[in-house]
Amino acid sequence: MNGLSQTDLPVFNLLSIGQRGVGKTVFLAGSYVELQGSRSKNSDRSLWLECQDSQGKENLEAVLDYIARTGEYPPPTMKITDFNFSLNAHSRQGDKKLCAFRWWDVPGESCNFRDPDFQKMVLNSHSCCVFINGYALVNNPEYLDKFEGAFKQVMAIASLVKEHGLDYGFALIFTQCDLLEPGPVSQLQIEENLQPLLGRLDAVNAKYQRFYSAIPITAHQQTFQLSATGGAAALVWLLGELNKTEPFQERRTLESGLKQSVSTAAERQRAPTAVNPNRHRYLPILIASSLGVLVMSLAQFFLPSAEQAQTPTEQISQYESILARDPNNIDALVNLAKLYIEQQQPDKAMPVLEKIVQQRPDSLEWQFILAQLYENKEEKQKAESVYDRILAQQDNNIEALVKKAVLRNEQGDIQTAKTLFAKAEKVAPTDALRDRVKAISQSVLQGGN
Ligand SMILES: Nc1nc2c(ncn2[C@@H]2O[C@H](COP(=O)(O)OP(=O)(O)OP(=O)(O)O)[C@@H](O)[C@H]2O)c(=O)[nH]1
Ligand SMILES: [Mg+2]
Repeated sequence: MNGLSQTDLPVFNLLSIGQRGVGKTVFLAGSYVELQGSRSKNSDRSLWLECQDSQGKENLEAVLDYIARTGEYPPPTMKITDFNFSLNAHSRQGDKKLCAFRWWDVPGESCNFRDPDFQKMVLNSHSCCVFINGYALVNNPEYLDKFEGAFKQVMAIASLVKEHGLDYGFALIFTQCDLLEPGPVSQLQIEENLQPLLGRLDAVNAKYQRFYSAIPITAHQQTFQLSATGGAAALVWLLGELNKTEPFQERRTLESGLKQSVSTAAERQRAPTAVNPNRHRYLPILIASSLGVLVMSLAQFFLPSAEQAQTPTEQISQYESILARDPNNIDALVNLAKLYIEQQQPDKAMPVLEKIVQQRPDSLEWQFILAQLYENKEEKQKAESVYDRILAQQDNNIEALVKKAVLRNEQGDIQTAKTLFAKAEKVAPTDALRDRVKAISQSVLQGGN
């Protein structure tokens, strides 16, 4: 990559979606501190954030100062606050700015499509952080119901992204993970509890990754500080994905992407060769790509559809009868698997997932879900062979390396477990992730001793 002056920097807008008290503000402050920490570790390559505007800098310092003085987390956010950061890198060749990004710290209740400011943020966004309370997900059986409203927003965006073929990433950030038992079991519990939602994201081919954020406050010589791990990797991933294109092309926001998509479709309709008899019917819809219409298309996901009006049992029998006629219908298989998982019927979900994996061998997410179901059923060998398959496709897949290592360790094959953990550490793209793998490896290997 060429050195860039400040004015050349691509600027990305990151949306955040999360309810009151989930940990959005703490995440922002924690990620800043976490990356700052990796910089001071004197490694050959480190990343850090720099606040670009004085107001944002003041606001961030006020939060960190409050924590240092009181030893308490900051108070709830009262109004939307803007932050402009640059992501900077240090390497042997020197320091450089990689990109800039805008972050809106939003009060929980403003994360709502009816809020005009939030609508603008959604449409101007390039990617999104979705905040999920990891502690509550494991310990509160009602949490998923409470989270459903926020998740519908995610699905609305993800469905539009799919429909219009846009490139838009979702970082799923599990907050407050330091309150969970350390070790892989909590992580697996999070994944298990989230499976119904992941299935829905997979069904629209959403691009997403999971991140486990732990930001406790620790005392340090009469003052207090955030000891953050795991969260900053979410920012690094989203920005890395956005920054991939070289030379830097202008990345589309959700709004410009949708507009481009509808106007291209309109162009196609207008083309003299187009012989679609319905073109006059659709044209006005296609060219009405104003903000209002786009917001309406987001809002339509909140209206109950015919499908939502059906009970899960009715939906299941509907998809079963489709499959009786057309056993390989992938949409029916995906929807049926999701419903079985949501209805806590893993035995029925398993054969459906096996068919999905056969048909979609490239979808790692489905393979992970299947492997997890095998593990839950104590079918460890089958689970391991799924991880082997994933590793044959992607030999650096950290999640598969770690999960296989845990299984090998359970079988007493400690040497292979160690080798797999070592490889996972080696390929971890950030210090935070490496530390996380290390922590898992230590707890698993010690547990085995
Ligand atoms: N132990 C622990 N607690 C956390 C963490 N993140 C957030 N919390 C707790 O969650 C509370 C809310 O965090 P905030 O970051 O203020 O939540 P928010 O999403 O910004 O909430 P609003 O601004 O009210 O919408 C904090 O006061 C902490 O008690 C974490 O990583 N670890
Ligand atoms: Mg806040």
